[in-house]
Amino acid sequence: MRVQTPAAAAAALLFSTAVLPIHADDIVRADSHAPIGVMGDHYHDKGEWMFSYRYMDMSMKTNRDGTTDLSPEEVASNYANPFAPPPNLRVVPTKMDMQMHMVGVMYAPNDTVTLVGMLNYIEKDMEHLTYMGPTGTTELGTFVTRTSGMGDSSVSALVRLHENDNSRVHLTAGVTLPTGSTDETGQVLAPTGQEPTLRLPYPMQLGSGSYDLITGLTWVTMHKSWSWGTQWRGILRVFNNDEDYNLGDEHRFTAWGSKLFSPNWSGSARLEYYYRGNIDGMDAMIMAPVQTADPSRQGIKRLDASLGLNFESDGGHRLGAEFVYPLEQDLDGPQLKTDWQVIVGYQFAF
Ligand SMILES: [Cu+2]
Repeated sequence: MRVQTPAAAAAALLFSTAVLPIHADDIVRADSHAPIGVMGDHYHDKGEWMFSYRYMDMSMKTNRDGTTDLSPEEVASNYANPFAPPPNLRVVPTKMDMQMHMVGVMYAPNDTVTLVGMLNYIEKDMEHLTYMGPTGTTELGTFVTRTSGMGDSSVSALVRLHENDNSRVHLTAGVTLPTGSTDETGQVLAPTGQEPTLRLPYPMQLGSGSYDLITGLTWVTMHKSWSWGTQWRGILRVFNNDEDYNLGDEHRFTAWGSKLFSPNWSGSARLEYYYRGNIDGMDAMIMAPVQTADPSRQGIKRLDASLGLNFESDGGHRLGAEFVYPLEQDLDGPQLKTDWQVIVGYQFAF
């Protein structure tokens, strides 16, 4: 009998009428993993390990309140400073970039549970415009703040609930560990012209400071040359951090469709609804006439659309890339809008 490569075996199945097995690791099928921006989308069989690395770049610019875009002058003229005086916001963020390096390990001690551990390294920078004095729109100058370091880590379990020939369902339950800093400082330009070094506002901090719960449910269905999936993933901030606040809960509801071009290549389209609540409590060290210091100006409701590409080699090495563009965003603002995100990743199971 002719010896087939895994890709040839998969191709033979692809062009036959048979349904590809949902979870056969001896068969190459690029779309058996979700688009790379979906976390914890798949589990493993007993004894399998997987290593993953993801890089994410996120760009934010232009302020918005609700669904209305605002110029920096409008932010500085029309929005109250909760820590008055001065009566209005005087420092306006104009641009933010975030890069994230995520390393993950998966291991399945049995066929029901797959354990996942994740570490992050984050780099953030934010550009600001400072207006002079307590009122008016005379520009005083600009400044940039930068932070970098470990983000929060997580450990979670993926629990297989259902699997048949062409669909699978699993539950996600885990906890985040507060390994990211919440007391990063930076030099700022105050409306008085002074340049003090202060604890930076919440969006520039690297972690939540709290142990948070991770929840989720994933459902994937495979057809001969296409597949689709849907997932809910939440972070529930049920415990306060050491600074007497907790970041808002986060929920992601996503659905994707993937088309298999060949066993090694697939393309995907995905929608994601992202919700982030406001901060509960406050850090008494974060008080400045800037929107990012206000615990009630952190909430986000956003609908993102993504296009992605997955590649799987015959040896089980995977590459994935996804470009994410926001369709709609409703912000408890003023807050910077998300402009775009790019996620690329590498995965290897053994
Ligand atoms: Cu995996």
